[in-house]
Amino acid sequence: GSESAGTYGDSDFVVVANRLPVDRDASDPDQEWRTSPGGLVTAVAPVMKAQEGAWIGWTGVADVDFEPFTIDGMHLIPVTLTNEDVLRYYEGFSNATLWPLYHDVIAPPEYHRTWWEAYVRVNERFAAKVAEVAAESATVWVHDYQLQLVPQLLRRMRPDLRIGFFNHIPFPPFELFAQLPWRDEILRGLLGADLIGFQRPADAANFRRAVRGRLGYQTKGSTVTVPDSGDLPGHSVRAEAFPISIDTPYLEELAADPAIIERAAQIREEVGNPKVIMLGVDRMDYTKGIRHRLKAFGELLAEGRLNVEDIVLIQIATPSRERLEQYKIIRHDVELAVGRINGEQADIGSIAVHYLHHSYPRDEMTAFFIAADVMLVTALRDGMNLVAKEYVACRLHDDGALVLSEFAGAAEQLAGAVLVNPHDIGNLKAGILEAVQMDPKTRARRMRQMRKKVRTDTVSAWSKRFLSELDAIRDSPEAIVPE
Ligand code: GDG
Repeated sequence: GSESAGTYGDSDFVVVANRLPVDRDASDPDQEWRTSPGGLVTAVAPVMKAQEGAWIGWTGVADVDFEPFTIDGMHLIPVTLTNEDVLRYYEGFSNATLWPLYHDVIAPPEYHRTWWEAYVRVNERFAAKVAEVAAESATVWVHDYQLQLVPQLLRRMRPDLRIGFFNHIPFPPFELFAQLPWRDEILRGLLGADLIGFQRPADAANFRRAVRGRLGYQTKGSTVTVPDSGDLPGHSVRAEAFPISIDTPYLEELAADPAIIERAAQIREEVGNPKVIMLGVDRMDYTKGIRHRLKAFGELLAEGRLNVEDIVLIQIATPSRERLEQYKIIRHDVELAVGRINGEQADIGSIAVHYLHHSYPRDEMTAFFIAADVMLVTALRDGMNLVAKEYVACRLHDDGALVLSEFAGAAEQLAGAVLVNPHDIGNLKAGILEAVQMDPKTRARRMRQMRKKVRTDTVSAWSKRFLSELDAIRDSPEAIVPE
């Protein structure tokens, strides 16, 4: 629409995500913003910096309006959430409805109409902000399950835009997705995009099956044909897998830093210089299988198959979504299990589980990865799991072993891992023992293979592939929307 061109914004590339890639220390009187951790940020920040685009998202502070600002070369545009939005849209619909539903109902999802209304309202607010800042024919990349209505809302307001959507978490099997009272609205919301990316081919297939089953649209290969509707012309949408990865060159650089290597040696000393250090790094979330991991480790110690003098488990569990009931429960269960294992198996001077419920700077995290002989990633369901890839990237000497859940997207990518079913405690114990006892030659062969994978498939390769496919779709003649 050239008549409204005067009101278009300046940004040719816009990333939209629930959160801006910054955080603020509540206890810091200067209230300085700093770059925040998390899967999405780790993945997209390098891309944003290279593109000089705008990032639209929430600051994490409720009920306060912030002006746009620039940090680390990223132009950030805050969207305001009220306290009620945080309770209903974010903690409610996003994290107590969609998150458990999309992760195989490991915890029971809750369906509340007031939460849905807030989800719609906040998605509209995000879409309106994008429509305001995006230049004519700009590329917009919408991220994750909190914003599934944005593509369609945006297409309606700004048909000139090229819209991509990436889902960071799994897309559930149709029989589970079908529980959602607003399943059709969610599908239509996503189908406003030109390209929808998922972590695994199975997630994309689940989505296309839901589209066929609920909306009756035709799909051919990865392409969905969306017919004309009252107010929108028909178009085609591609739904396919784009497995996310990590900033491998950056992690390799950290892993080669003498100060960080020295810190890794210091950590080993501080935990009593055991023969084997095992490590877990997760957000404190019921999807990550932390309880199952502890159960397996505790039984191996109790049965004398592992000896507390030879081995320690360092479990870093970063605080997450702490006001939600299911997250209070998982924290309680994990802390009970850690206390029980240490109470029964540890001794003065030889702790079995070092449990750390804080977040750490990236340098310190890297030192933990270097110190760990065995990495435990035992998620019950995980879109990808970047931690598994980060551990591999840090093993510059091709040593160390990775125990990896077959229910993490990363399992399809890291063929050298010891794959386990974390629901099967016997299998999990066998996997842990296999990793602990694996001979150095086998470790080296398997790690070399995995390192090759994360060196080729980096996060920048991932975003380049997504964005170039998005470009190609809108440029192909059959995708041009008739006037
Ligand atoms: C979602 C999906 C998907 C964690 N604690 C600290 C810290 N981290 C970093 C890790 C890693 C990231 O946060 C976590 O990413 P994951 O992939 O492991 O898991 P989710 O947070 O659940 O991420 C997931 C991801 O999105 C990307 O698409 O892979 O499946 O669930 O980078 O290292 N970083 C620092 N301190 C910490 O204490 N610095």
